[in-house]
Amino acid sequence: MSRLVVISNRVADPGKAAAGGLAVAMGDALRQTGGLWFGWSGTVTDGHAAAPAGHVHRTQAGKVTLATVDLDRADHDSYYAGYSNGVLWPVFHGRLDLANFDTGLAAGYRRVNQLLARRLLPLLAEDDILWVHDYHLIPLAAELRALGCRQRIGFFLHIPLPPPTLLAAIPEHAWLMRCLFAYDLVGLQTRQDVQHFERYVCEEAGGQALGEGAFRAHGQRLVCRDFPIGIDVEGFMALAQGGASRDMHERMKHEYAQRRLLLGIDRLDYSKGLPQRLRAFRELLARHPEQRRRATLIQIGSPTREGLDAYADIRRELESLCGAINGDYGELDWMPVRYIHQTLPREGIPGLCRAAAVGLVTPLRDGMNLVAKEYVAAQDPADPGVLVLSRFAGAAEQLQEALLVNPYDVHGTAAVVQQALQMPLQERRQRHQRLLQRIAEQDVHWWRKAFLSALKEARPMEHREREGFGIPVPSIRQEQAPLRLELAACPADGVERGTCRSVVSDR
Ligand code: GDG
Repeated sequence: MSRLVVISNRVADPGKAAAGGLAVAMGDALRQTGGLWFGWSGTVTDGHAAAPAGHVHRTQAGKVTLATVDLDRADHDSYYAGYSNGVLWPVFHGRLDLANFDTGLAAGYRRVNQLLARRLLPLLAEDDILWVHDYHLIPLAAELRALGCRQRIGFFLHIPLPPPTLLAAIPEHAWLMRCLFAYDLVGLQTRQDVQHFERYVCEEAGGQALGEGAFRAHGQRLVCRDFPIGIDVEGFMALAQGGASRDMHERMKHEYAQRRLLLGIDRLDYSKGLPQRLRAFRELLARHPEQRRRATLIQIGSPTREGLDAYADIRRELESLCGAINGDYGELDWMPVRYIHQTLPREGIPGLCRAAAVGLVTPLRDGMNLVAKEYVAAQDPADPGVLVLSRFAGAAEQLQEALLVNPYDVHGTAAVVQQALQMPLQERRQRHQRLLQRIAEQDVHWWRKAFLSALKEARPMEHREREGFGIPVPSIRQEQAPLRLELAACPADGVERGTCRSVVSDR
């Protein structure tokens, strides 16, 4: 049986709890099959480190080998904070206003993808199957093909793929999208994302949709389909039965015996719609005085990407909103909002979800949103809470029995939260039953199997076509100043590929 090789920006020990959708889902997937998990170590070297940047660290975690690479400061800053989270993340979430299109970042992004490709290649066996994850690594397959890698490679994008008009705002969009054609299979979260891909290929890349998920462009063919990511429903339910979760549930029920709990659990990211959610909650209290002293919002905002300005801004905005609501509506024995800027231990999360009458999952844009599914899985089927879900979360395509809201519409969201708080038991049960059925049918194991079997079935690039990647690194238009300098630089490996030279930093 072919070995599974997972490549993602961050690598997590599948045996340990971690926040973040990718870590949670891949931990579940790799524990099943074993294999190799490769990515950045999380360490940024400053020139005095024991191992030079680019050194591969290997550790064994059960059936999974973890292989990680350190990055130096300049590479890390342009690849991770700069391009991945300063350009791709905001644009893919529709926030052009937050994108930093500074020159030079794309070159660093590409340089790190080249470095990772060079470090990964010697670890690969001929019949490995490679599964690359997320926006940090879009060019990885093209870099691997450049080095002669012929294994099947699939790519899964965890965040939304925006429509062509938004994508086209990225100066390097043509290069990025062309890089996708070095993969055999591209997986997206939703049908809407696949429609955006199709429109891009046909309208911007001069390619064609061949039917049944196949596309041709740039002389290459690939399959692109939606694979909505799920959660480990059974595992999460088992966690809900564990001592820590039950304790949490008991504590919450006792502490808030006189109240109705509303719960939000999110990384503190501007895509999650937290200020809008807080405003909707304030609106609820303003319009429905009977909810005062009753409705209490617990908002977990786990720390994330704290070095970026946009994240410092969202934190300040949220703190100020929580303070204002508590100041305006709070009483000596009731605080409307409990905001916690910490990462909670995972074991307590199901119990917290189960204690909440309403789960608020209202991102402005989200690839999927696993919290929505976890909230459903944690509920007591006999007396379930109600999921209020943004129509702009990928999960909304599947979870139609949630109460769907437009998170930008603060009044509308407040009205729906009121509806959730008043929903009769029978309706809650019916909605929950259908939601649970859907998340159980397409859980994380279904997702992994569906993706990997599609990857095995995807017609591999023909020999001639792979040779066509004789310059497998798609050349970047010469007029793009930020990249021209890098492309002209002398590559460390001395390999010249077609019209463009490879720049690999071994620092
Ligand atoms: C990306 C995409 C897509 C959250 N706070 C804590 C904590 N979490 C856990 C949740 C959940 C996970 O982190 C968050 O997953 P999401 O899917 O909600 O969001 P992203 O991190 O943005 O994930 C997203 C996902 O990838 C998978 O493809 O769904 O759209 O943006 O599991 O429970 N866990 C712990 N403490 C916390 O405070 N332990």
